[in-house]
Amino acid sequence: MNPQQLLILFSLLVGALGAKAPPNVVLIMSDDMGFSDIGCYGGEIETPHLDALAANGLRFTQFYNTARCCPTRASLLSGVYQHQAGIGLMTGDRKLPGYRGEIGRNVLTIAEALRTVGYRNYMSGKWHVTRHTRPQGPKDNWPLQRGFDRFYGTIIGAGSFYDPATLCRGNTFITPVNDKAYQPETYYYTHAINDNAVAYLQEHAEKSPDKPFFLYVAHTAAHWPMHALPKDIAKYKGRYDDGFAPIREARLKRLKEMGIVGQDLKMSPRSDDWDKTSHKDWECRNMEVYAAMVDSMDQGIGRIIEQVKKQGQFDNTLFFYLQDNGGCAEGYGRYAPKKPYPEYKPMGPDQFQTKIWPPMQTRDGRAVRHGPGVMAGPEDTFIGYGRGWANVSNTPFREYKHFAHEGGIATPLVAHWPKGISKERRGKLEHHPGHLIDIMATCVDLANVNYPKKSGGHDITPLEGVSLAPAFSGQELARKDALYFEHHLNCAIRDGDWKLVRYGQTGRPSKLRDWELYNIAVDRSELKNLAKSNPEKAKELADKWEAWAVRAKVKPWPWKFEVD
Ligand SMILES: [Ca+2]
Repeated sequence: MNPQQLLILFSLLVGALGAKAPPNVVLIMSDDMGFSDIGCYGGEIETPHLDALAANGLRFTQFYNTARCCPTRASLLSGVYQHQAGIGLMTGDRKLPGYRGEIGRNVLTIAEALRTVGYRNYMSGKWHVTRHTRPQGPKDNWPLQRGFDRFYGTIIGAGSFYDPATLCRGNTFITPVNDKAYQPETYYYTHAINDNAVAYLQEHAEKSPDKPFFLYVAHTAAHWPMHALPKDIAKYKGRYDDGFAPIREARLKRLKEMGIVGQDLKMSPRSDDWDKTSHKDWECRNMEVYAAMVDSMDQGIGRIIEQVKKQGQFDNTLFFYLQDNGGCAEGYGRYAPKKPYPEYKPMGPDQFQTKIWPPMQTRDGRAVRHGPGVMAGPEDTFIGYGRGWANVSNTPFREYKHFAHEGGIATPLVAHWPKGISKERRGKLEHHPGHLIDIMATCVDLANVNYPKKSGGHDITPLEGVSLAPAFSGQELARKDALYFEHHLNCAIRDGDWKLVRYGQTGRPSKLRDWELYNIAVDRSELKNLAKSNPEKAKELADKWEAWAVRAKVKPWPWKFEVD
């Protein structure tokens, strides 16, 4: 063999080894957004960077979350159902194994799993899987103690985008003013999350270029309050003047054109009548700001993509984008104050913002205003975009954040990975149902993690999900079991084309309603309840759900409830 042939052989060997190198993973999740908000899922909101990932990647059309912030994060990070990870509800301790309000030591986080095979792990954004949120309290379930090498972000969920409560760098509480590592001209949390993610990528390239990385970017856009910067809001001025219905119709039309939903799918009922809506200018502004929040998140995702490209890692980086629950119909910030706003003083540079909703103040000492007529966007405003627009966000599905109907639990999932997604699959759709539990299983599969049965003296709960990797080359997923849901007594099971679902969170005390049965293949908007016409299927699925509920620590419930 001559020297030239040797060189070619060497290059081929290096290439072959490179092909087997585990991918970097960038996992991006947004907060309180509906199924059809982003462009590549039918939305009119401009998200060119996510659309570009979709155009060269794979879009999952039936991917599911848990309908709420904390449980979604617990399930996503651990690869098991949220109750199994200890966060069946939120971050309060209900003294039951499924409801400790704390991500347990019986699970690993994705970061802890990937660390076992040499990954460096970075996180920027919202954590929200611990009940210990004070500067001096226990931090054993904070990101740095759960597998991440770097952390910038907030320990709790929600709050001002200009002055987030529980803002931390590593284990240390900071304020936007006293954080020496990050001093932009205007502090805005969405930008801060993206900018710090970019900084972590740069640090990785400088200090650990030989290692793969996992970057978890947990956005709080577009959770209330509707906060966005003027130039981004201006882009959407007038876009929503015709109200809810035309936007819903346009979104459903595009979803059908894209093939994301079936051609015969019917629209879910409208929640609100625009003609009867008071304060139309105010409602338009709320949606303009919401759109601006999503737009600004996408701009930053573009900066992350650019940085990964600059580092020569784009081909072997698996990007995931998904949302933690459906559009939010909660009424936060939508009512006028009952009492005059309190008087405030300016805050010192080291003084922490402790509030996530009013009454609260800006750092310069102004009261934060809310209620109809307060035009959303600036730091002294606190507005939720409300049920009418949440109904638009969740087009064409029923219900909202909190609920187990499709509007609560359906999320886009965009996957992009040039080295791993076959050419034939790029720009295509994957219709097989998937769930948050599959993200950990995919990471474990692709990084060749030998998932432990024990860790740190604790028995580790086996993973519930399946790897999504087969879908990257058009193969069937290996799922054997159904997908299950429970949040605040809103319950569901998805088994093949069938879905059984019921309301729980209605009235006080909470009441469990009758199960509803839908054939999702033809009726994903859940309009024709087949429970009475097919009681055998309803019973079969209900029995299966009950068995899961006991196995997965959903039961016993920490509430008193009645059955209708
Ligand atoms: Ca959320």
